[in-house]
Amino acid sequence: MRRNSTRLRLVGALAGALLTVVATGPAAQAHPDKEPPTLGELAQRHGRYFGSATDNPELTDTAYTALLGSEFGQITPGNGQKWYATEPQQGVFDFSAGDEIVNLARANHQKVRGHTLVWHSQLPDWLTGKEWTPAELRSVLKKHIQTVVRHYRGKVFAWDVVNEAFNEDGTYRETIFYKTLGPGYIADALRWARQADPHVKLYLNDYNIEAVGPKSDAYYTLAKELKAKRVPLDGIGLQAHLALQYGYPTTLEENLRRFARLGLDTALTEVDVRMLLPATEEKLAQQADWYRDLTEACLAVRRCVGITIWDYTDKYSWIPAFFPGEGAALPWDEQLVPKPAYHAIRQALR
Ligand code: 9MR
Repeated sequence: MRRNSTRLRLVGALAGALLTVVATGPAAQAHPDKEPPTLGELAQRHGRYFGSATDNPELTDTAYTALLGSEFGQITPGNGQKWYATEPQQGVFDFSAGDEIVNLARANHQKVRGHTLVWHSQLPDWLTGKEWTPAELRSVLKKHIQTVVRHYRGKVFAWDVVNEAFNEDGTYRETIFYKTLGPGYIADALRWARQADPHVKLYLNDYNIEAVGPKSDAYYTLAKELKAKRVPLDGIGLQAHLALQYGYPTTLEENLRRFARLGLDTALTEVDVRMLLPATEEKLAQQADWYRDLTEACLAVRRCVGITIWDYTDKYSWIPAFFPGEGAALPWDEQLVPKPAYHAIRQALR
């Protein structure tokens, strides 16, 4: 992580400096440039990462990128590696959006999670606008996966190979891939990704699988089957798009543990905690508790390897556009000022 004097961790830093001066007197000023550790550094002390998603249009905002580059140990491209972006025409690959983010992260010594290879959403029109035979679609899918994985070999440490494969009740989502190829497309996708990069961690990723329940059970059962068949699967990504009005997933830690017992890593991959607006002090305090609790749950389970928030500031959150009347979901507000949630995460990581 780049040490950047322009970064905006003002509230925490100022409070910390003030406390130090009050507690120890002027002698503490002997090291005026000693900054408090970042979330990324705190997580690293536990052998975990703490990261943020980001998206290409935001990278012109220099106050934003200063914090993005300094506070976090890991980055996920929010859109830049999706199929519509990477293969806009059949067989024509474009890595410019993904590369921009991966290169920035590498310059800042940040790890990158690849997101995502196989998903029913944000597909290019050439793919969705046609009836494919199973043989055709298999070859299209294999080529897509292997070309993208090869391009990022050695540059991303993990891939969300298949994203959001199940419905809420644990049945398979009827995607173009499922309907044309059957459930075996998941094992195939994992095997093709492994051929293209023998070292990258291969994940299945989904939302609403934080608690034990029908949807996370479906992943548990599938993961067990895949493991038994020696299909390469390294981890399960729990997106953790939480909402105050739906309650905290109290079985999160138990859920992380059962995947660990299968020999799998887990990660909280897209965390945000939205609320019905307006945000009140009370709601922000509850949100902070949730961020603290989910951070502690990950730290409690050795195989939970890290946490990624789905961007870090409310300025660039996806929530208001998708859930009108909801928002304030991230640990920094729209002015890039840390919220109670930020301090709660620090506490959990200390
Ligand atoms: O953050 C992404 C947003 O910019 C896109 O408009 C949206 C389109 O569906 O996808 C968002 O990211 C999604 C992620 O790729 C998969 N899990 C759900 C995320 C929020 O929709």
